[in-house]
Amino acid sequence: MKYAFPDNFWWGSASSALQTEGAREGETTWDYWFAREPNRFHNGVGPQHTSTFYQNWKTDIQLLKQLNHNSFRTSISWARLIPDGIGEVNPEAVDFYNQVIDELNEQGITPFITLFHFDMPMAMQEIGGWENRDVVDAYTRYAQICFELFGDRVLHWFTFNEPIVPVEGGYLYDFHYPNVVDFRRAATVAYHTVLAHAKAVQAYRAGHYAGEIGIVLNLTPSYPRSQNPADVKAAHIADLMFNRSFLDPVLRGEYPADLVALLKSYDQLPACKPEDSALIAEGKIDLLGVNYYQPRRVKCRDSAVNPQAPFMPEWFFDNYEMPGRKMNPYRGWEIYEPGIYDILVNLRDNYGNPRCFISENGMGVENEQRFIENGQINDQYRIEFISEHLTWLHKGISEGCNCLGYHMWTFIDNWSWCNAYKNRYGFIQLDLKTQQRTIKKSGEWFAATALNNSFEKE
Ligand code: BGP
Repeated sequence: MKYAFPDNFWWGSASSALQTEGAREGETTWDYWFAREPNRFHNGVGPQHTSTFYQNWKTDIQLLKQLNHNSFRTSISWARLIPDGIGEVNPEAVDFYNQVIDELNEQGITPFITLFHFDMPMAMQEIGGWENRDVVDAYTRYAQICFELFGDRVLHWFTFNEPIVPVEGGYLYDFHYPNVVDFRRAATVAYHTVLAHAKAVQAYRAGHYAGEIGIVLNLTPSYPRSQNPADVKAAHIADLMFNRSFLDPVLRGEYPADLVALLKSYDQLPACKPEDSALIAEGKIDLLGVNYYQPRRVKCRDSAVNPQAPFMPEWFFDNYEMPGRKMNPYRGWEIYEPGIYDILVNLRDNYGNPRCFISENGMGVENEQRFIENGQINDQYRIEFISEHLTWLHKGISEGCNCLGYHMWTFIDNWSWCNAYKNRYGFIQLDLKTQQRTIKKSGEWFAATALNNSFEKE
């Protein structure tokens, strides 16, 4: 069967500054943490040794072209542009981003730019990071500077990439700096991120720029083990905490009332100011990026909560390992292709069918060299992964979902936070020693699909 996509469908991939550019002058929380605890990073590889995009941007954009991308998302590094977060703008960073943006446009590849992709300037973390409202103001100024510098040529902006992840990693589950475990502080970080998002949207609208502004959220559909009311309730609370805590403010302009009531009853609400609600209402977006990797399966708790243990989302559910689930064993994530369709249908039916696109989807695989045939990685598993997801995406579109494109994570193998270079996601293989780039089979498959705006599958 032939799966054809609408005209002007966005075909591309996503990456981020910290994961691709390489070392910079401004220190981030990642540089700081790596210097202190290199053991927390796979093979002791830190964020200064990423994929040398800072040097190779021009030839890398040629490769994007070869992959027939018509769009590409990356981020601006706040710490590169404004090394101390609040002061002088670094002119070399302005030159760099200008060159990248201009070259993308010249090659017919529409730049999609994220303002914050997990890379907090250390100077901002030192004053409390997202726990401090001054950082919200500093971020707003940074966003405004980006709009002024690049807003004439960048028409698709994203305030944050997966804003829940620094909340989970930094304040609940110990996989981002500052490695705190404290729900109320996590809630404050999440809340201030929403305020920062809304202020950036407000500033963008006030500037009357030609483009549009949105956010990228990792939506993880919550599936209950069964239709038993206790399981359904567990899935509902997981959905409130991990999806709707950002989805509702950015699409509906307000938090779900039951999430607020739940946190209030456990005395976990962040401090709010009376003017915040009006600001949040102004943060409604033009375009939603959806990152989809895995579903969340939950069941009601089997055991009582230990009241001495820190308050956690898991007070309300247990994770459920569904028998027979398909796993990506390298990343430990379930692969469930219909999830992408369920997300789109939920957006269509419950959120007014917003303009959206799949901004990340992907499969990290360890030790991919074993699949080399005639000098090229033959990653059939990735082609299978993409085409299966695309058939579900296609079904969503044919049923009226407003999905405008599909971006893969990622373009060239890049540095994955604590996993460093363990799992490879790219369409293009990166040899870490020589920095040589070689297109994988999946890259060729994607290039053909983008060119034809369709693919064939039985
Ligand atoms: C998303 C992030 C990316 C990327 C990807 C793969 O959550 O937006 O930055 O890293 O996941 O995940 P990981 O690198 O943790 O394997």
